[in-house]
Amino acid sequence: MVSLMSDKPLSGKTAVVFGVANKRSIAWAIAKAWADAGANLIFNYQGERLKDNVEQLAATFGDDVPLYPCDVTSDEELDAFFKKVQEHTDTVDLVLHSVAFAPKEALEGDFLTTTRDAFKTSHDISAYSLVALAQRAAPMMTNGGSIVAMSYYGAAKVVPNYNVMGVAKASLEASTRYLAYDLGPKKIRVNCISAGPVQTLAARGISGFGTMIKHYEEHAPLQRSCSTAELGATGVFLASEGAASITGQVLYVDGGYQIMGM
Ligand code: NAD
Ligand code: IMJ
Repeated sequence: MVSLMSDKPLSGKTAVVFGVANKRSIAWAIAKAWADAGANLIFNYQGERLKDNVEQLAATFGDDVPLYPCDVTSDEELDAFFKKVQEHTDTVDLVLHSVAFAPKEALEGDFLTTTRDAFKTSHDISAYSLVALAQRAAPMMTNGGSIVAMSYYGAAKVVPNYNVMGVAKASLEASTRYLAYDLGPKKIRVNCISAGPVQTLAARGISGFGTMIKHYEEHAPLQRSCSTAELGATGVFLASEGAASITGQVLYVDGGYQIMGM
């Protein structure tokens, strides 16, 4: 019998974590929670600019936590990253996708003015990259496993200024369902966490972020958005046996905001 409750529900598991930029990153919160639950981690970093940050953070788990560069727009870098992963382990159990980007100009003003280029870039980095990761991780997930991606309510409803990112998140959520169907027979589950607004690099500089947090305090059933620690705990749940029959889902971790009609 596999126990559903344990101090270290992820002990012996190997996790690949994409999307740590700094200590505020949602990926860092989920990485910490996975490590606390007993998982061994392997990190990407987007480019030399972020290497030091990720190196320092990863070092909190020990001297030899692997990290390798990978920009998700490059098939060559993705292949090289997973080749490095294979030098550390034969099997991967968990994958975190916590990556998104759209050109700044596309995240203000009218969605109507979205350029072909901004549409392509945002979908490539924020949605296709999940497919690209799954292609390379799945052959190593020989004991089954769990793939978790981060989404936002702007995928389902119009959130002013989220614009093309909302369309890319809709693609990410649909990709999650199709991947869940393809990978189900291999006992690989694929889910999204749809987080309420949290103050990270990707949220900084958005005009009206404070107003948005206040909006959640006024309208969400729990009268707030979510903390990164709570996202970490949900990440552990989705990675664990407790979620063994959950796949293709979008789990809202947003103080209940998403259930409201007014
Ligand atoms: P963050 O800026 O810390 O993380 C975004 C990450 O994307 C960074 O680590 C960055 O390096 C990475 N990235 C961007 N382009 C890349 C590329 N070409 N190749 C590889 N990596 C690339 O911000 P965050 O808020 O932690 O965002 C993480 C995820 O959470 C994103 O998918 C975001 O859409 C989602 N999310 C954020 C919020 C929020 O309010 N902050 C809410 C819901 C969902
Ligand atoms: C981002 C833009 C507009 C509205 C927004 C957000 N709302 C929220 C976010 C309402 C919650 C944060 N979020 C959920 C994201 O997914 C952010 C993605 C993002 C952020 C930036 C900022 C810097 C940049 N490009 C970006 N690309 C994606 O140049």
